[in-house]
Amino acid sequence: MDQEDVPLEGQIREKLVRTKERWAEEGRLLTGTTADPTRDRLPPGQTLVKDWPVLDLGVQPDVSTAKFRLRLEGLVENRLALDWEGFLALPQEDMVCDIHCVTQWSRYDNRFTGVRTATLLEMARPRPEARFVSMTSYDGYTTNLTLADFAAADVMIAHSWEGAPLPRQHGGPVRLVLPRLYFWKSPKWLTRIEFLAEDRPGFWEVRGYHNQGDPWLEERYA
Ligand SMILES: Nc1nc2c(c(=O)[nH]1)N[C@H]1C(S)=C(S)[C@@H](COP(=O)(O)O)O[C@H]1N2
Ligand SMILES: [Mo]
Repeated sequence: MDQEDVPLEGQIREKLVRTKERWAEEGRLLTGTTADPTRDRLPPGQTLVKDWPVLDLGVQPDVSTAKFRLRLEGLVENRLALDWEGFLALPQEDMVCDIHCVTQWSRYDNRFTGVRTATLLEMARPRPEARFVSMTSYDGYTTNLTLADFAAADVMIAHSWEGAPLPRQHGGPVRLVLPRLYFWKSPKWLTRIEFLAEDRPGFWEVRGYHNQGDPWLEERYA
């Protein structure tokens, strides 16, 4: 995967900078809004949407199921390279969750179908020194998580949404779905999960986004 996979990076960053400037003018970044996850459904500073916006680097790779591979490597006892049939042969689960994007939209009740990360971890068996994961997608995008966040029970690698194959613009054939963090932590067109002893910040994390990205703490930017 080379740099040509992310040709619109400059354009995206300008847009991001403009957005951040506007929020700063409005004082939004300084309001310290709070929400209580036990009482409120919408995290602070978010707006509910009914449609499903598409956000990415502007490159939507066309990954056939024939070409698809999902690799788990790095600090694991058992490296995996699953093809499409192998992935679908694993135990499948449904999950309904809310999603929260750092650009301030949230969408309720998304039904995803796929394989829980816990299932993959049982197979790959991370070594004791593995504490982080770095994920890489077919468009060259990367993002990082702690192993604990990646391993949580409500995290899955989804291939379907509302009972139909995940549309290409939303990350098909497969994407991560991690509802408790901002959605930039849920890579579309996922192909590689590397287990690491040290953290390795991803595409947005090295461009000023927060390393953790908890919407309830409004961890938008570093
Ligand atoms: N491979 C890849 N995954 C990605 C992105 C991307 O550019 N490339 N963008 C992230 C961001 S910033 C967001 S908000 C969500 C958007 O997912 P959606 O387009 O399905 O709403 O995908 C995340 N996953
Ligand atoms: Mo995003």
